[in-house]
Amino acid sequence: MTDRLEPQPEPWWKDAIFYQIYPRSFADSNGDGVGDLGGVRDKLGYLELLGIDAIWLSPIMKSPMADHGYDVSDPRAIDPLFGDLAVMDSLIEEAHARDIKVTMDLVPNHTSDRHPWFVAALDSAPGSPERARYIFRDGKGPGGSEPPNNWPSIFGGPAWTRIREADGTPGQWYLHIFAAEQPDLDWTNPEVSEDLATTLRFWLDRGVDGFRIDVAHGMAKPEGLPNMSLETNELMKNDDTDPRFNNPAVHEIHRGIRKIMDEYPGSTTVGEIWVQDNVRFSEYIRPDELHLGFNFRLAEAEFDAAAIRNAVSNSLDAVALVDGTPTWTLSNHDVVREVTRYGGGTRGTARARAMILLELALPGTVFVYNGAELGLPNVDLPDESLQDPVWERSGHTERGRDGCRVPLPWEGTEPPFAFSSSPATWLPMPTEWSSLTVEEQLEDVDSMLSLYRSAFELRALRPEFAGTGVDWYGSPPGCLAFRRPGGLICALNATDVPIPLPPGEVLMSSAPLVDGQLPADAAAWLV
Ligand code: TEU
Repeated sequence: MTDRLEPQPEPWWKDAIFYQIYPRSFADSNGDGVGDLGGVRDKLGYLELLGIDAIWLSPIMKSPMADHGYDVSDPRAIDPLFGDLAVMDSLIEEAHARDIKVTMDLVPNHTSDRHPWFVAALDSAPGSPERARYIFRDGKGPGGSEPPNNWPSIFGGPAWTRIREADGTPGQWYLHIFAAEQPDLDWTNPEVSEDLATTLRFWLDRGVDGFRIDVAHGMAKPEGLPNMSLETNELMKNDDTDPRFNNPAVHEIHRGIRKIMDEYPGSTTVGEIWVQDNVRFSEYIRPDELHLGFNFRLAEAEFDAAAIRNAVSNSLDAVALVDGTPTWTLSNHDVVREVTRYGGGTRGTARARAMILLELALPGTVFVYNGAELGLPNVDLPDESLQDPVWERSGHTERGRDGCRVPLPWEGTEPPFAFSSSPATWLPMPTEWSSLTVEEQLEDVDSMLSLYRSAFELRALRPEFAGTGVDWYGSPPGCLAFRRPGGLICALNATDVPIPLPPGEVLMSSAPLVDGQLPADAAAWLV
């Protein structure tokens, strides 16, 4: 026996690489043209080869799919489109056998309008306990014909829908910050948090390692539901004065979630938090709240040295306020893919290669969206293929997010590239993707996939990646360079001409050096 305090190992998630799987688009095992959990299980070998630490599954619970799973009608069941509990259990077991953690999306802000609770609320009277799980209000104006306040839905149109009462007369209104099929829950009602606790335990007991929490800055609504300023209401944009989000009572909700997570050592949560102010952001990852919070500044930054440096410094500063872990992400299922954002074509690809090296050089947790490792661009889909509710709700003025959700090309020369045995994939796949398949890229040492694999491996193995924080180096205008405490140096060239590298041995670079110099739109690691 010794009473010496042994140093505790750091939790796994503090420097993990999470791989986000959009299940509809990853791999289809039953030939219906939509990806599923069987497909994910079949591809675990690929994920092991890629070298990721954890997967995050976008929602797989029972859903009428008005927002592709972000409208949940039973949070403790798998949607038949994706499989069943048996396949989920085997996926968890097989992933764990390969040392891959499994995390899943959780949608606590709202349910589907087909959730039994909402169906019961419609069948019950105003003021009933059934209605009290959601945010029903009487309308304003003559006969209650106007919505209770002026809030718009994030997806376009009003955030309120009027229902018909059981006797057929026009009745109360309910709040939905997103689509009308996604009614917001009333988080002041204890039944709501009790039900979430049951859901958390349900999945944690099955071996799930954690959750990505959807709209983690939502949930709590301000007293009296005051009107808002209507200047900013854009998907993926946020304004800290928006009363629909980031209300102080949300923190008590996160504390409740954390208490349950703490019953399951090693489990983790990452919240989707669109909050600009660093102090307000950091509040979400205090020691008794979320383990991690998404910081989207890097995904929002242009390919510009000053903008990138700003995004990095800002994200580090935000978490430093509470001694938290930084997180980095270049894309997800809601944003335009990075190759396209950085200009498309060879240039967009070169810049995306540079940015993944920059991201992986930073201390903290990294989130990679499926297909980024193949360098997939956004796809310009024809109108008739569009499925995102944003397209309809915006009156066909916003095309929505389908362009970044096109299924992954695995092998072969023609769509569906072995994603599915059916050519009728849920979104059409471009013929040009024949050069971007996993099969093609595995063979090619210069491919995006090979770059990702080598970079993941070096990040996991080399001691130079140790330590938190970064020291910025002086660098030519349009460039940036920083050093990790362990000794890794990362340099990025966002100018149009080659630049000299800082002294050191080049560990890897996103493009071949030109006469010993770092070319335009490239990054390098040195030790
Ligand atoms: O996204 C939330 C969302 O749309 C935010 O970008 C929103 O603009 C922000 O909260 C404003 O501050 C999540 C999912 O990622 C998305 O796919 C879903 O459609 C949405 O929730 C609804 O569940």
